[in-house]
Amino acid sequence: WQEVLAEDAMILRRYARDDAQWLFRHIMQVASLRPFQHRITPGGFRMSVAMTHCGSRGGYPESMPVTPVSLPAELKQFAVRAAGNAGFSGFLPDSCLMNRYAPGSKLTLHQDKDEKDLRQPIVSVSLGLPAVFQFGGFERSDALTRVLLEHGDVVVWGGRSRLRFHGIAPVKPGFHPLTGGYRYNMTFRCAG
Ligand code: MD3
Ligand code: FE
Repeated sequence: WQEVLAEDAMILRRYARDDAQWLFRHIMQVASLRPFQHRITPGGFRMSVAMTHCGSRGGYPESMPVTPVSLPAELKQFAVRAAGNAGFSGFLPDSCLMNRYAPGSKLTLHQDKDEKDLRQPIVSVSLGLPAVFQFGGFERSDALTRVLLEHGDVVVWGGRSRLRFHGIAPVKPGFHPLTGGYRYNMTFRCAG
């Protein structure tokens, strides 16, 4: 099921549901090598979302040296196939950022603009607890649209929506059979 969010942005509802188990095993494997950590924002605040990643840095600079972990071929293939299904051919992901949301965790409205080639889309996979995704326009003050992202939902955005502001509202407590009390999100990018 495909749902258009905006121009060049779509949700592939439940696209990853049958792949959720092996996708989640990759998250656990990466986290065993590079544990999830809460970054400190430039303003000095500890982020409620915990992050790790494999592949290149994904535009999120490291404050400390970390063990390099390569992007597994099957993850890369999954992201390329999802992008193709959303109409983006020629996706060259080299990075997978993994976000972990405990109840109450949120991601403040931001733009993803650190990647070198903004012509490349981003593919995001939601696993576990649901969350309300907020997306806006090209200025922070633009009106927001709210969309519930559930287990297995994949969002692909690029082109004219690549620089839209977006964020995640605080995750509600709950239990999911695969992920327990957490929401996880994987974002595949061409960080360059
Ligand atoms: C952007 N992650 O890591 S991705 C991030 O669920 C990030 O963890 C969020 O934003 C997360 O940088 C959201 C999903 C997403 C979906 C649709 C979008 C981002 C979008 C539409 C336009 C712009
Ligand atoms: Fe983002």
